[in-house]
Amino acid sequence: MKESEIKSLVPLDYPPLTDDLELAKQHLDQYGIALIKDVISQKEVCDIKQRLEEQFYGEEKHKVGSKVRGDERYGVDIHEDQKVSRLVWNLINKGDCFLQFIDHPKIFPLIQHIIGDKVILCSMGAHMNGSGNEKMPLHQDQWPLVPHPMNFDFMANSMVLISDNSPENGGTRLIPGSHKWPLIEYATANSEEIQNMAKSISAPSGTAIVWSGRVWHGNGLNRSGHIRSNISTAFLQPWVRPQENHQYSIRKEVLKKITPKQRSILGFSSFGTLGGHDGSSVSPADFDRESESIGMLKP
Ligand SMILES: O=C(O)CCC(=O)C(=O)O
Repeated sequence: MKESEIKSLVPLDYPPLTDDLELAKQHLDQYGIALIKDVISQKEVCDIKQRLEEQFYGEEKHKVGSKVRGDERYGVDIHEDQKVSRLVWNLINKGDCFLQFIDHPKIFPLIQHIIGDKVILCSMGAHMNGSGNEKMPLHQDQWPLVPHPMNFDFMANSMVLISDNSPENGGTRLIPGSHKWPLIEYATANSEEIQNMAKSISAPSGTAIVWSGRVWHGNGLNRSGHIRSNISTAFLQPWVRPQENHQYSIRKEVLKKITPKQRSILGFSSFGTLGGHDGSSVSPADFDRESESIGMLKP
């Protein structure tokens, strides 16, 4: 991309916080981003923060899960001691407090506004960025999921802020308006000019950031001395393969707790002729492979 073309890519400011669903939909159209006020109460923020911290140190103790510094995708060598952040994956299995985010009434209609009514969950995880982290490359969430770029939204993401986010603690950096940019290369998006357009958000805990899968964004630098935690719940149009294979990763005791609607969003559902069984597009939420899958038969 020529320098003059990069100059034509102008970022917008962040939209204001709102709790008005219709206004939030307008923000999504205009900015590719909406900031929703108080999607959870401060009591819920406190309880979730405690659960996440236990999980962070539990995964640390048991040497499981994913530890990062942030800049792994640049291919740099990183010593274990420098991996100050954790991605706590698949929160569905890690506490009842997270199940609400599968179909949260203040978030889910906005996801449907971006990608359509029929939606499946891509993954749910906590981005717990430690102080001393580094920047990841700017990216579009839907960019690497298909063999070639597509200029329509088939993915939408939400982040519920469990910490107040600010430039000091590495608030998520997004480029409002970038969902309408022409397709650009990864290297171009990570040029200095475009990196400078991605500013850390300032917003209080309890806020949800909802964004189109085409918005360029990344993490911010946390130098606050404390962990910054945001819960990302990402969704897809149902023809795309999700990041987490919920059909085999969800624990049995958790499956018993979720509603039929949530099961369907987790991928226990069919879409047209896709995702059924035995050639049938009907995939009951309670499908039992032992009794319903047709095996070898004889007359
Ligand atoms: O942690 C953040 O603020 C952003 C994380 C992110 O964009 C990602 O992991 O894809």
